[in-house]
Amino acid sequence: MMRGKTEDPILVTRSSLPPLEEYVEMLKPIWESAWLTNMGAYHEEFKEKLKEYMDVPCLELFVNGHMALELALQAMNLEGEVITTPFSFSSTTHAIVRNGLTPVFCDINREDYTIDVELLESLITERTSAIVPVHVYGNLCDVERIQEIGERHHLKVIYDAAHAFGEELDGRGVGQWGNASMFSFHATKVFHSIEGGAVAFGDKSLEPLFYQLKNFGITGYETVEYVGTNGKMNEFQAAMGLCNLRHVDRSIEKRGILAARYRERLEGVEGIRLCRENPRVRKNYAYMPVVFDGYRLGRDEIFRILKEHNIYARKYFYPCINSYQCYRDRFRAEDTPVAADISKKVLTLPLYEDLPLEAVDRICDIILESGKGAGGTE
Ligand code: T4K
Repeated sequence: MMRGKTEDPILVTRSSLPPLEEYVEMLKPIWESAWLTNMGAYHEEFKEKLKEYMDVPCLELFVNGHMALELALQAMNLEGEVITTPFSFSSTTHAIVRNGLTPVFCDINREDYTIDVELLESLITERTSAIVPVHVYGNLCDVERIQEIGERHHLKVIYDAAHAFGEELDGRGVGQWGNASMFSFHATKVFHSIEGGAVAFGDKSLEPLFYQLKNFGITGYETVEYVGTNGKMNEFQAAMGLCNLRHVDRSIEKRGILAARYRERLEGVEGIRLCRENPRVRKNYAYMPVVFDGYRLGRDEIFRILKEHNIYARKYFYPCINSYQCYRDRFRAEDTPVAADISKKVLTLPLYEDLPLEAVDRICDIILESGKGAGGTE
């Protein structure tokens, strides 16, 4: 028998928040100084603390992750074509297009849904200037192969690492890979500053450029050298980030417990596929994607049944970016068949710090029991 409707809705995520008093305490110096934005004291402190936590040599903060990615691409001075994947949030491709560049879509692999490095090289032309791979769901791309291909073809590599905050490969901060990596600190992320984002990079000489690009391209009191924008993180965001940073390890630990329970319940079930785990990675358990492939019920049916139980999973990432209305005339979803296929079968299940373990069990019960009902094999 299926269990009854849950009391409160369970959404795909729920923002982690520090104790209110902690944040209120952080607001006092803002009131005293009346310095609200434009690279204030918290902004600078947050930047330094993040460099250390994320284990990266250089980092710049931004008002949100999308702006960080747009400006990272601008800073790299690219032209022509940029190879990326269509299995991502809209932001990835929009950032390329809004820089006047042409996206070229590479398919993803079936194990962790990151860029298929076996196909990557075949898409490189004389017009290619960069690769923008996505650490989708916090699954790290094959950064070593990508680095090797990038170097051989003299291409810049800018990671969309929106989902990869705090992750490490062999004990090294993931932001150490590529020419730059963008991290999102949106409210829905493992770690957040309400809205916010950062670019990590290795080339120290780029520090002034990133700073200037997010501040209208102003380079001195009377000089404006670049067509920049307003991408500055304000003090309220930085204060939230500083508070959350104190609690993020515990938060990741709790997520890990929940993710392990999902895995325990769903792994090995016929027709249900979970992402391949990489033992070299310190994970952040950003998302819980599950692919229904040959299960008794399709993804959309599971989505609907969960919704009937007041549980709101999400179809991240459906549709694929190359089938969006705004790109439909320029690209064909059939050119990336794996991405097209996975996007129709994937469901991102609720996963957040305060989700009770019993809720994970209830979600798994609903999925497994409705599967039995559909096949009549109870
Ligand atoms: N690249 C990638 C690969 C990304 O996934 C993203 C963002 C970016 C780039 C750009 O980074 P940012 O510029 O956003 O920093 C959400 C997020 O808004 C977005 O940040 C995220 N990816 C994307 C995957 O998910 P929506 O439209 O699905 O969000 P929404 O409003 O439906 O919220 C989802 C759930 O989160 C709600 O059901 C409840 C919960 N929630 C939401 C908000 C706004 C909270 O608990 N608290 C909140 O304040 O896009």
